[in-house]
Amino acid sequence: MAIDRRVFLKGAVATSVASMMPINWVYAANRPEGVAPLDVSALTWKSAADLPSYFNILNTNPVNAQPPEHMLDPVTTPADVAFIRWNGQLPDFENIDPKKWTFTVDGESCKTPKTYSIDDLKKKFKTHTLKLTIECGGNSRSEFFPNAKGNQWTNAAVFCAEWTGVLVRDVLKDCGVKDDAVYTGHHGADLHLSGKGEAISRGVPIEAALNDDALIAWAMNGEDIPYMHGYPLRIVFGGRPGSVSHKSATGISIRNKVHDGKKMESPAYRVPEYPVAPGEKVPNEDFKIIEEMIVKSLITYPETGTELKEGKTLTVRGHAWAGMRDVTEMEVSYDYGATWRKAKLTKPVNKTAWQQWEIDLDLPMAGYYEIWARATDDQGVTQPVVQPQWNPKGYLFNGCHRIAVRVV
Ligand SMILES: Nc1nc2c(c(=O)[nH]1)N[C@H]1C(S)=C(S)[C@@H](COP(=O)(O)O)O[C@H]1N2
Ligand SMILES: [Mo]
Repeated sequence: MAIDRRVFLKGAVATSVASMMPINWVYAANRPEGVAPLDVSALTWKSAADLPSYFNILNTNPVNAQPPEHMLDPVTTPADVAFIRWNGQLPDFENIDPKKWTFTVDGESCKTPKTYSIDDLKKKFKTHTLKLTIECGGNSRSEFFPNAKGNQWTNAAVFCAEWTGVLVRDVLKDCGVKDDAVYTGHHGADLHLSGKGEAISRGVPIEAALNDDALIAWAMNGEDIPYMHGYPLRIVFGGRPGSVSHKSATGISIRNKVHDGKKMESPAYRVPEYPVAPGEKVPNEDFKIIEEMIVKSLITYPETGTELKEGKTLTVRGHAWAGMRDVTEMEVSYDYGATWRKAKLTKPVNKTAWQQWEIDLDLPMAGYYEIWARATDDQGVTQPVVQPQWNPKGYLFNGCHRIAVRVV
């Protein structure tokens, strides 16, 4: 009985793990019990059960998961580390045929609606590769006091990958944008949890879509886009709430009014138009759309809780970004903000790519420290050290990131 059960479990694990391998795992059935493959590609993960154990799974249906903050250390976020956020059901990934996938541009303010295959996009338009920072509007929600409902992201619902595709602008212009265009509406293949209608359909002001920094992409970090990140085609806008970067995208409507798709309605992805007290109720009509993310930074090295030998220099580093702006200064404190030291900071490789900063610290004596980091953008706006404006849905938290370090 016990043996039967073990054999059964082994078989079940072998099927589920083997099915997430891009190729046949030849001796999968022979491996010792509980051994996971060392090299599982993120390309074909298709449920929360497929995610490696380092992910913190906030929700399995819809799938919402984030890595530990220190795993975001690489300059370009690997696909197997980037956070995963879906609002509804998942597309039927395994039955997607990229040869048959289509992308349609339509809407009231589109002169000539057109439908493209992925090959059409590749042939017809110039290919661009850009590094774009995608951050969920609710990143760091867990830090708000009082707590706001929703996925309790820590600070890891952000990543910067390299995307390859064509400019949204080139495709919209090919179809013709009427003078009365106001907004875009983004569409995809995933359904609402109820099975009825789209899970989400958001958009951006038309000027944002006609810039040279948004893509309709078929590759992430030089490979096919992993299922979880929007296979086989994704709309990617850096610097704006992640919700406008539509995964498994099937089209864009050029709208003659602010798009009225799913999750455009108040208070989704909106903040109050005026300052409110923490915990205050706000009527739905008093919210405005979050169009751009704001200045923020992350300490990705060392990992919080690190111990350091007395007398050793501590190198601290991480990333900084500021929505559609650049970060112009990065400062670090180890005395609770009493004094700040300037870190070295790189320039963004392209608009909305996150920037890298680094500083060497000589902590004065043995004991416990907190390292705080704060960025300032090109308009002189700095991250707050306590909490930013509280809002009912817990968006746009950009209080400075902190880690703990012990000198022994
Ligand atoms: N098709 C589709 N695209 C989507 C979503 C979704 O639910 N369905 N979620 C959006 C939200 S809210 C975020 S924050 C990002 C997350 O992107 P990621 O999963 O690649 O990190 O995808 C966006 N694109
Ligand atoms: Mo999001």
